[in-house]
Amino acid sequence: MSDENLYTPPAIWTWDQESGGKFANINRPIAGATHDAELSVGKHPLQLYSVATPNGVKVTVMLEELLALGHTGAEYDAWLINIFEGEQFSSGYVKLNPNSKIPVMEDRSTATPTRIFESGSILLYLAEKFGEFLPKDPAAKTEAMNWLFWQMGSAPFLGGGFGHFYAYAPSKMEYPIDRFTMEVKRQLDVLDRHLADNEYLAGSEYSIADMATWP
Ligand SMILES: N[C@@H](CCC(=O)N[C@@H](CS)C(=O)NCC(=O)O)C(=O)O
Repeated sequence: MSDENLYTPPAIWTWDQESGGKFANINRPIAGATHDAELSVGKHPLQLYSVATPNGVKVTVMLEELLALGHTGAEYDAWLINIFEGEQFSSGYVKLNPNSKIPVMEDRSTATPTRIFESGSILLYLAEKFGEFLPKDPAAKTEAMNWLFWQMGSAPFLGGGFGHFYAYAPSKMEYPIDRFTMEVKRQLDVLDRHLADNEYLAGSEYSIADMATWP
């Protein structure tokens, strides 16, 4: 490991400069809106604000699966959020997702519109609303939840960390690349071993855990 990457962290970190790297223009240490703009609303019961990243794809897979089963209540308007341009920080978007990440969904078929953020929460909301893709058997349902939370808790953060240091950071640093690569590979091995003995993550039934994990 070379010395050029040595950094002595200050006792109290302050935001003095952009961190560098591909997403420096949208990275800030504070939450909230950066500009005023309302979101578009279409005619369907569900409004989805997203983009086709792995986290975004989870929800479109679920909606398309529901539509394929004939659930017309799952008709949705899909609005593209350009996260490279910071559209996730508009006042309208932050009202639906205070965490400013895609995807977010609004269900306008409820008495007052319901906002749903976090891809796992959206999958669970849709599974319960339509009674699909979540096993009815309690043991299998728990297994689906185990894998859904496993995916949510590990993959995006680890995959994101891996991708950041491997591809987007302003310089290539051995330590974080090795650290993230090792853990991403271990997580994939967890998955591989489980799927060696099970057709789907929850056992024999295709569920929202698979939809979360596949992308
Ligand atoms: N835990 C969140 C993660 C969502 C997430 O990380 N979204 C990324 C794209 S995959 C995003 O919106 N990035 C924009 C940003 O960080 O400003 C979820 O599952 O919904």
